[in-house]
Amino acid sequence: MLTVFHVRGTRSVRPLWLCYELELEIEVVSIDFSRAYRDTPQWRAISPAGKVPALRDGDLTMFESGAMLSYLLERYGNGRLHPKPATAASAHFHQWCWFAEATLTRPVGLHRILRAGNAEASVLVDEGVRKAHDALAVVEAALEASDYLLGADFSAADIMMGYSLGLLERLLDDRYPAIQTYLARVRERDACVRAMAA
Ligand SMILES: N[C@@H](CCC(=O)N[C@@H](CS)C(=O)NCC(=O)O)C(=O)O
Repeated sequence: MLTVFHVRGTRSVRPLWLCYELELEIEVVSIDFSRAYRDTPQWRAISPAGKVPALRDGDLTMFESGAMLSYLLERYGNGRLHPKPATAASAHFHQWCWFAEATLTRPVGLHRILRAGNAEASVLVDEGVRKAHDALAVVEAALEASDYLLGADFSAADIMMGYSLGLLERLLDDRYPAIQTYLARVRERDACVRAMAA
């Protein structure tokens, strides 16, 4: 059974919407969106960064709404709502999915804080640093048991993560020994050295 952990109006609308489009049988679990609840060990066990949404499918639990859509399409899409892989249409499909989350919604959080009246720069900086540490703790936990994000083998996910961690390097203090080792490991790769030098 598929479970979507949902809060009305949040990004959990994305997996929910897709499940409805694909007419999948799902359970919708509404969660309390308060910071207090999202900080509980119970919710962090489901969503390590404390965010919404989360998706469960049998033994699998995952976060990131866009990744959920990719997974649901691969697993249950049967070719629906997704262009054929390795085509120009598929390239544009990925482009727009990434743009929607990684670029278009990035300023939304800041805009919400500004709208709430907390316009001082320090509030934005504090909130940004808090969120960065929340996310870094998730990466640290993921890397404690393995050399790379998916286990023993390097994958393209490590290219995405390795670059982003480099941008956050000045936040990498002694709370993050696994990340520091990981960053050094991925940076030793010849392709990484070449890309950074290019
Ligand atoms: N990129 C993530 C973003 C998740 C996210 O930021 N969700 C919001 C709700 S739409 C949230 O949980 N915000 C609370 C917070 O960041 O503390 C995704 O697409 O799932």
